[in-house]
Amino acid sequence: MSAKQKKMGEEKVVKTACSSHCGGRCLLEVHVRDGVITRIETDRGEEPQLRACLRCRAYRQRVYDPDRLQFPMRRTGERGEGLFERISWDEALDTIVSELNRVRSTYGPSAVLLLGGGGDASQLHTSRLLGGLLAMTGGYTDKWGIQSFEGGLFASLATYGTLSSHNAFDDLLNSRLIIMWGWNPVTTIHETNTNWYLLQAKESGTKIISVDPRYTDSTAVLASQWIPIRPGTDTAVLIAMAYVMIAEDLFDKSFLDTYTVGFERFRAYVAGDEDGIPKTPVWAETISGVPAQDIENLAREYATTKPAALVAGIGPGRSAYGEQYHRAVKTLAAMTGNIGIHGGWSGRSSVPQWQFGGYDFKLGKLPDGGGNPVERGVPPRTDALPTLKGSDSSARIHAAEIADAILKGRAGGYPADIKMALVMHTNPVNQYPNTNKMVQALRKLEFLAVAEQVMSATAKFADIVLPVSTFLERDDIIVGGVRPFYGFVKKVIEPLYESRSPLEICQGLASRLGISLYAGKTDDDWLRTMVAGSFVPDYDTLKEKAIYRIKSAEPHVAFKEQIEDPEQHPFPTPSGKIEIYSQWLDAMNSPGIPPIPTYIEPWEGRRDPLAVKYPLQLITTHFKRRAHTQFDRVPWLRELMPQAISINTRDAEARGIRDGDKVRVFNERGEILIQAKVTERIMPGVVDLPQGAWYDPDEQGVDRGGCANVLTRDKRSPGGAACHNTGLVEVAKVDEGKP
Ligand SMILES: Nc1nc2c(c(=O)[nH]1)N[C@H]1C(S)=C(S)[C@@H](COP(=O)(O)OP(=O)(O)OC[C@H]3O[C@@H](n4cnc5c(=O)[nH]c(N)nc54)[C@H](O)[C@@H]3O)O[C@H]1N2
Ligand SMILES: Nc1nc2c(c(=O)[nH]1)N[C@H]1C(S)=C(S)[C@@H](COP(=O)(O)OP(=O)(O)OC[C@H]3O[C@@H](n4cnc5c(=O)[nH]c(N)nc54)[C@H](O)[C@@H]3O)O[C@H]1N2
Ligand SMILES: [Mo]
Repeated sequence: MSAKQKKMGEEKVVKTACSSHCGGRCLLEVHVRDGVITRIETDRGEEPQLRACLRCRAYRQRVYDPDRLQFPMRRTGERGEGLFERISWDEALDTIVSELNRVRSTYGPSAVLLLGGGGDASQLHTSRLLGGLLAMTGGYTDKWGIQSFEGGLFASLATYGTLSSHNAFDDLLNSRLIIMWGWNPVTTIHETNTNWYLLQAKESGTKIISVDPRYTDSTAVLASQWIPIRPGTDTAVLIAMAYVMIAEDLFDKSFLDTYTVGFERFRAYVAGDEDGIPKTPVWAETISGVPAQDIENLAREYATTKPAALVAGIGPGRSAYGEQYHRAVKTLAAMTGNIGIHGGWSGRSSVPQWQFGGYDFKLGKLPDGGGNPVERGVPPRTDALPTLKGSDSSARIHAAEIADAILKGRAGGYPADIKMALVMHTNPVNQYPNTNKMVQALRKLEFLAVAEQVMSATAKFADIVLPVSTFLERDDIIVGGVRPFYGFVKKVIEPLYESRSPLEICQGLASRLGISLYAGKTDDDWLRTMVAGSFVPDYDTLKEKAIYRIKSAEPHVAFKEQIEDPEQHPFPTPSGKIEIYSQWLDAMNSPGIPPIPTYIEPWEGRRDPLAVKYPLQLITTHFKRRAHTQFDRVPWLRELMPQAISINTRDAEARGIRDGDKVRVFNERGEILIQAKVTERIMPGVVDLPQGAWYDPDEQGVDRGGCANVLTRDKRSPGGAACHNTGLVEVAKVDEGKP
């Protein structure tokens, strides 16, 4: 043994849960020597193991990223230029509090905007802490509209009256047919082990079909059939499937009679009784590009194979009228009697990593300030469902409209004139639609503070930047989504440099704002309170083992009770039944949110007149080697694949583009320069630019990073869905002769 090795401390292996902003909830085994992480492995314990994917196994390079923010900083250059100087924590926090006080006393509390997000999807160290603190000290303007799945959430609340509409993924082992509709779990994970269950299902002979504009990795690995579909046209195909089931008498009448309301109205719409347009497979073919014969076959297969799971991805619903897609999926699930049974699927509301949407977790509550004074006494939005508790206030601004709201304020019809913003756990310049507009908006603010781990596109615009720890440097807990478990996120190493946790940052602000609630309390104190209100019997055992599994005899099935015993278990809707025709939506009287699932022609679809100028539909999918903008800089992961725009061979040839060529992608909102990936794995007329690449504008304002939101439109769907997958662009080969 060499002298050097002798001096080294012993290697410890720490079990912890991860809280990444990705599709999974996994367990990690982190090797630490002398306070330094040397290696990250994953679960080797009890089955089913919760094994991590490539991203968390590479997390070490995020912790020790040479570009991590080390100290609080103050901006010295122009907003966006990225020039900063080091300051102390005291100075940084003092500045934030004095700006907060100044803005509140000059303009009122609604001038303060909080942009929080899912930087790490855990339970303690979240931007909710800062929300609570701002509520306790006068109030702030909040946002609504979850970028991921507001469309699914809306449809679930309207149809079932609840968000808990999600079966556990191991229940797919009970399905005889699985339709992956805009669902690519091989890449997006959508719960740890989902792929493992899908592979087992495939091996046991379950047929798997994929409906997606792209031939995804999931399609390649799992499916026996790929049905390409034009983006934003799913509702038309689903409704035409209903047409086939009705015409061929292949639907479950007794299920509809017992558990649903409004089928007759839907049937009348499908038949074209009012608009004179029968929603036939030929009608849907013209819209979607899916051959009528394929629509007929798919409808017959889904209606006659039982149980069957039509698993709706949330990507197709991140679009104009995305709520209608989710409503149509649920209607077909009801027509085929696949709700509340093993092997069926009732349509989802959310990404499962969150507390809602799947298993009904309990947790002790953190102080939230008893509500936000800015929202007190303010009426709910007229287009909010009564069950959308919390985010229904008309004092809130939709996430997609934040930039516009900052620029136009009350004069533009928004509820507030925003003067300052606090940003935590999110990267809005990169991830909210219409990056160039967001850039303008942030330039207009009087003050912007951003808490970050890295110099993100948004942090570059901040007046004050605060360095934040990673989840390996603090204690926290997670819940398992549809998997019934709680996980403990353990502090594995001391926070690097001067970074602090979100709780510590809130404590620092709280003491300056005269709030003693947070004083002297540790992560442990808060986590104990949360765990005391949960199903976990013992905090210390959870902390030691990193996991507590709630034992269940069988996989969780949403609405099992409602289906088995409808008398005793009504759905929490006005009728007590599954609402194919929704009373709530009828009462809203909004043409963009009709009471029955309806195909509405989207803006910037293939048939929009704008398509003459910008003929390609852009989708912006979730990328294997990133979780949004996170992990993008990890060298091990960068080797995997470059950021590129996927374009079909035919579209590429028509533009003289060859694989690997540099191309311009542009529309009225912006322009990017990026490499082309010419492939048959995307259908003609559609291009895919994976979301989350870092915005990197050159002097002309052309983005060389490949940030998808430079091209997306900042318009929300009527029911609140974000529309990152609705938009038209043109792609052109870059003339190498020109700069
Ligand atoms: N075009 C397009 N845009 C999209 C999407 C799309 O499909 N297409 N998807 C949308 C979806 S589904 C989502 S969920 C959003 C995600 O949007 P964001 O949540 O804004 O994306 P992230 O990259 O996860 O940003 C989180 C930021 O928080 C930082 N961070 C990590 N941990 C912490 C912490 O503990 N504290 C603080 N203060 N910061 C932390 C990370 O460094 C990162 O910069 O993007 C949306 N945007
Ligand atoms: N690796 C990785 N995993 C992730 C994330 C990540 O950033 N990276 N993010 C996590 C988060 S926060 C979320 S919200 C989820 C997102 O999960 P999803 O929203 O399900 O993921 P996407 O890749 O946006 O879309 C899924 C599929 O829908 C297809 N699609 C797009 N538009 C349409 C359409 O109009 N119709 C049809 N039929 N298909 C369409 C895409 O080609 C894609 O294959 O993923 C989670 N998992
Ligand atoms: Mo998301």
